[in-house]
Amino acid sequence: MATIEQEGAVPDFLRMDQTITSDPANARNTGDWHGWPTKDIKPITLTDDEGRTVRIRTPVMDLEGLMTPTALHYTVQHFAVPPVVHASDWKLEILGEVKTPLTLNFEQLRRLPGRSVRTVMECSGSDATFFEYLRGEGPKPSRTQEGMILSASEWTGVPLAAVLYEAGLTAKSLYVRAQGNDLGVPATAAEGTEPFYYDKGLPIEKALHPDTILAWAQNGQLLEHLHGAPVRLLVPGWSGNWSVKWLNKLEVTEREPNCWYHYEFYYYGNSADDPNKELITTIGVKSIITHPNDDTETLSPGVHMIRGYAWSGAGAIDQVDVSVDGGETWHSAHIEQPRDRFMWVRWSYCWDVRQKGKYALMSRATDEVGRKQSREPRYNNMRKNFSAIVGYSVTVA
Ligand SMILES: Nc1nc2c(c(=O)[nH]1)N[C@H]1C(S)=C(S)[C@@H](COP(=O)(O)O)O[C@H]1N2
Ligand SMILES: [Mo]
Repeated sequence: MATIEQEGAVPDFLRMDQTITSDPANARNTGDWHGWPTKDIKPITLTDDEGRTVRIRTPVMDLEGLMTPTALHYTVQHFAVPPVVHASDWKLEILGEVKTPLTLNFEQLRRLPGRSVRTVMECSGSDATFFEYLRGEGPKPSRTQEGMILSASEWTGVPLAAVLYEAGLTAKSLYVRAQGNDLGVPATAAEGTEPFYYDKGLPIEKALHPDTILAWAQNGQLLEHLHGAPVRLLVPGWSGNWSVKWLNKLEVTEREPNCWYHYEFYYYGNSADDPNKELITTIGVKSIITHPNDDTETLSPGVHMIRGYAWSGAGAIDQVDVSVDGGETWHSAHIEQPRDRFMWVRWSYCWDVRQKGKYALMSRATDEVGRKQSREPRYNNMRKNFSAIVGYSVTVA
């Protein structure tokens, strides 16, 4: 039987992680949106010669909530978009270091126990131009104008583990090479490189993680072609490039497969021939401010909400701090529910500002494994996985 909260007690779910000073008269109007479809949010797109959309950048700064509508979810592929394969013609080969090599069709795959995962997906190239900006070598990038290679969806499929157990693992099953149906030669590959299918070799621990799935649906609908239909791999917590689209083959190997995109593209290192190259896997701990969202805002003295998203590939977000003085002092922001393991969280900070002047706003995320977003990016030759703090300056006048 439901019980009524003790009189006067505020239930936990209504509690803010911060004190709200009330001055609603000064609260900033959130725009001229009144529910009538006048504010049509469009993705930033690029089309091919035949007018088909081949590239989407997400207008993260204009969105609300946790799910990116599928039509606004970013897309990245290195080679030309492969021809459409219908679900009824699709086959997945599972071979290599397994007890019984298998071929599954779409219907057979869907007989395995299903699973849905809500996760943020971030491309390793996201925010890359901030590396130059923070070194004073380039202009400040605009996440508002350029959109972002960052989105979040609910994906539905079956755990990769279910398919691997079906084929049977052995002591030599240490990597799973996932191959897509898109064939090409990378623009930066050595002269004479033969065309190959996009592939990535996932270590067995990550392959067997229950949330690593073979997905055929996104946000409640069958996958769209640009997102890897009929079936893609989805590797939550790891950089987007692991989530191989247009999946057609799983090859189980004992040694780490020699995939071109491992040590020629998605790696940490100081140069192309750095002997200590490191594969990029887990995404950083990161927060962004979505409101205000550029350096040109002028606010009146009073109460303003600073808002944004925070996420980490290594664990749930535990803490978000906000600074209004360029990182000198930090204040705890309110983290909104839910806080799913692989999802981003929304956060907000109620800023009561009376003094006119210029303010440098920043946000800083901390995850449950203790990683803290840093001011200094991890510079690397390929400019991958930017996750450092970037803020906005606003004028109060
Ligand atoms: N087959 C294939 N899968 C791929 C890629 C690709 O080029 N080919 N690009 C990867 C990269 S770099 C990213 S960031 C994600 C993007 O997935 P999305 O287009 O559904 O957002 O797909 C990954 N999977
Ligand atoms: Mo990517």
